[in-house]
Amino acid sequence: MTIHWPWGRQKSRIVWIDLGDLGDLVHPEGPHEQWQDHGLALLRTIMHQAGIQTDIVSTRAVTSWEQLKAQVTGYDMALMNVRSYTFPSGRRAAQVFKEVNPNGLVMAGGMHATVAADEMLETPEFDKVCQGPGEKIILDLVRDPAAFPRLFQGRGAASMAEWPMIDRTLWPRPASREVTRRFNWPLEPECGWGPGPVVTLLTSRVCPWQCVFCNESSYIPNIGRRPVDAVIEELNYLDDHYGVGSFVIHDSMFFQNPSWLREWIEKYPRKAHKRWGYWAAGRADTVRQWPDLFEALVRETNWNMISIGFESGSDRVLRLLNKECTEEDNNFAIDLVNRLGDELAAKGRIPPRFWSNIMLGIPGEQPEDAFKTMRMIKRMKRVFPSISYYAPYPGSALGFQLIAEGKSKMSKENYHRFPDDEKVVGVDYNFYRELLAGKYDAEVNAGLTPEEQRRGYAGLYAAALTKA
Ligand code: B12
Ligand code: SF4
Repeated sequence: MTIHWPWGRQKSRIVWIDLGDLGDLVHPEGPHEQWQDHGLALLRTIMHQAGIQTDIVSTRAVTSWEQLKAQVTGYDMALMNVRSYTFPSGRRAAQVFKEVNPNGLVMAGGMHATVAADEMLETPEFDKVCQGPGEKIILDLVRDPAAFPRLFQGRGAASMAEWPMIDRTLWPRPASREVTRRFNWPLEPECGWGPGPVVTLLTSRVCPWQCVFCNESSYIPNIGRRPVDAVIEELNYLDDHYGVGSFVIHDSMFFQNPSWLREWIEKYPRKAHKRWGYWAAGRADTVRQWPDLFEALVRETNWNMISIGFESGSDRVLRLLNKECTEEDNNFAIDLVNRLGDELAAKGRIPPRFWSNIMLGIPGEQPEDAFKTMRMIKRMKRVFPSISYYAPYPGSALGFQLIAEGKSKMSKENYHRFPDDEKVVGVDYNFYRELLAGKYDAEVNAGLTPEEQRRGYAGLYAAALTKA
C-alpha cells in the first residue's frame, strides 16, 4: 500500500489519473488549466454511487513523472479521460503506470480516443480504448474488462436528465499551499470572469453547427439538455455547502434551444438563491436572430461574460471556416453588447463583456483578413480577447484534412501547443507575431473612430494569446 499526499492512504485497487501538464495544480501558469474535468467527475460519481470506490491522482498535481510513479504503484487498474490536448500526458502516464504495475490494466476514453483511435491503439500501454460517451458502460467495463475488445464503442444516456449530480469532492485537490489558498476546492478558482468560488457546470453537450475547425456534432452523439430545475437545484445545493460567487456554463453552445432559454429566464431569477453572474457561449448569428431573447438573458439572468466564437472579422475567412456567421452578424452582436453595456453601467450594474474567441493563422487567410479581425476586436467596448493560432485538432473536418495532407505541425509529443507555437505548415507566423505586437496598427485602425483606435495598446493582443 502506498501513501501519497494529498490523497492519503490507498483505498482502492482502481485509480483515476486526471490529466494535464505536469505542475498545473502546483504552480499554474494561468487559470484555465486549473479547471476540473467533468467527464472524469461524472464517471467517478457513477462508480462511487454503485459502490465501486476509486482513488485519484493527477499529472497536474505532480511536477515529475517519478512522483507520479510513486503514486500509482500498487494499483490493478487505471482510468483516464484523454482529449487531444491531454494525449501526451495520458500516454506518458499510461507508460509510467505500466512500468510499476506490469499486470495492471489501463482503460481510456475521451475525445482523443473518439477521434484518433489509431494513435491510442499505437500506444501498447492502453489496454482498452472506449470511443464516445462512457456513462452507460463504465460499470460493466470495470467489473469485467475481459468482456470488451481492445477498441469499443461507449454508450451514453439519452438525456442529461439521467446524469447524477457530480460529486465535486471526487476531483483532484490543488497541490500546493499557495494554490490551495485561492482555489476554493471542491469549487474552482476565480479567473477574472466573476467572483469566486466559481462553479463550472454543463447544461448541454453538443452544438449542432458544423464549423470546419470544430464540428462536434459529427462525433458527440445527441443528448437531451439538462432540465433547468436540475441546474438551479445544483447551484443552490453548492451554495448551501460551499458558497457560490459566480459560475461558468461550460457548454459548447449555451445560446441554443429557445424554449429551454425562456424557461431559464423565467426560473433562474426566481428560484436561485442569488442571481449570480455567469459566463456562457453563443454565436453572433443567433444573437442577431433572437435579439430579444439575448437581451432578456443579459438583463434578467446576469449573463455578463458572453463568450462568442467570432473567430474572424472577414467574410472570406468565415466562409472558409463554414462558420455560417457574417461580418454583419458579428457587428450586430458587438453593437448590441456595447449598447447594453453602456446602459447597465449607467444604472450601476455590472456591464456585460465579451469573451471573444479569435483565430489567426487560418490556412488561406490573407493579411487584409487579419487586419479586419483585429479591427473587429477594437470595435468591442468591453472585451477579453482570447486569441489563438488556428490548431488542426483531429475530429474536425479541417483538422483531419490538414493532418492527411501532412500540413499539421502538432505532434504526439506536443499536441497541446503553446499559443505562439507554429501549428500549420505554410502559415507566415512572423506576420502574426508582428501584427499582435502592433506593427500594422495603421492598417488595423483605418476607418475606426479615435476612441476605437485607442483600444488595445501594443502588446495587449499578444498577451491575449491563449494556450491552444
Ligand atoms: C469544458 C471544455 C473546456 C474547458 C475545461 C476543460 C476541462 N478541464 O475539462 C476549457 C475552457 C478549459 C477548455 C479548453 C480547451 N479546449 Co475544451 N472543451 C470543453 C467542452 C466544451 C466540454 C468538456 C466536457 O466536460 N464534456 C462533458 C464530459 C461529460 O464529456 P467528456 O469529458 O468527453 O467525457 C465523456 C466521454 O469522453 C467518455 N469518457 C471520458 N473519459 C473516459 C474514460 C473511460 C475509461 C471511458 C470508458 C469513457 C470515458 O465518457 C464521458 C461521459 O460521457 C468540450 C466539448 C464537449 N462538448 O465535450 C471541449 C473540447 C474537449 N475542448 C477542445 C479543445 C480543442 C480545447 C482547447 C485546446 C481550445 C483552445 N483552442 O484553446 C483548450 C485547451 C485547454 C488546455 N490548454 O488545457 C476540444 C478537444 C478536441 C479533441 N480532439 O480532443 C473539444 C472537444 C471542443 C472542440 N470540438 O473543439 N475546454
Ligand atoms: S465552433 Fe462553436 S458554433 Fe462551431 S461547431 Fe464548434 S461549438 Fe458549434
